[in-house]
Amino acid sequence: MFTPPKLGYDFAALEPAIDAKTMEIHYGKHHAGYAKKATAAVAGTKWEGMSTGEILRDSEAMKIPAIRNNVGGHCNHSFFWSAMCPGGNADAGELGAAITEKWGSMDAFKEDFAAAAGGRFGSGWAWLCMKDGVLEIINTEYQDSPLSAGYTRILGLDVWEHAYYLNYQNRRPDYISAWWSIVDWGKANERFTAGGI
Ligand code: MN3
Repeated sequence: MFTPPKLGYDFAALEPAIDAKTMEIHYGKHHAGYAKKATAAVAGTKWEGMSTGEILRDSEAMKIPAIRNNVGGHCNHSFFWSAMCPGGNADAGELGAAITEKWGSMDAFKEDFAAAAGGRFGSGWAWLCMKDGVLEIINTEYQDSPLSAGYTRILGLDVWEHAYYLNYQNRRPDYISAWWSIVDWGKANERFTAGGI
């Protein structure tokens, strides 16, 4: 049975970057919907009882749209909530050093990440991922997970319209730039030093 993890903060705690109403609907309706449909999609199959990671890494499961979309949606959103914290946390530690080494500066990294997030046509996600120990920015469409493509995850941003439309309407770039103020880089660094999750 998949259920959204308990949020570590109130719906209003990420304002002004993400408003309380968006959080309430996004977490309480969208994510809850993915979790419920994911539970139904695997019920009675060989994937029932497996973790989201096990399912998303199984290419056979990924051929079934109801599993791919809803297990992906549940997994992506569970990750997203814990990538953020009220007021943000700028202490990127070893990850910050690795980013500076690869991109030249944190600002240059943010530009590339924003380009990946803004460049995803329609609905999807932008990610900072790892494969074979190498950091990489990617984007995925719909609720596809980087796990299905052999990556581990460090950071992820939901760029579906439901994530920002109430407050930003069509201004996805403004949502992306505001999002940096609530990123938990300490958590991202923990993931990085663990090889990604
Ligand atoms: Mn979403």
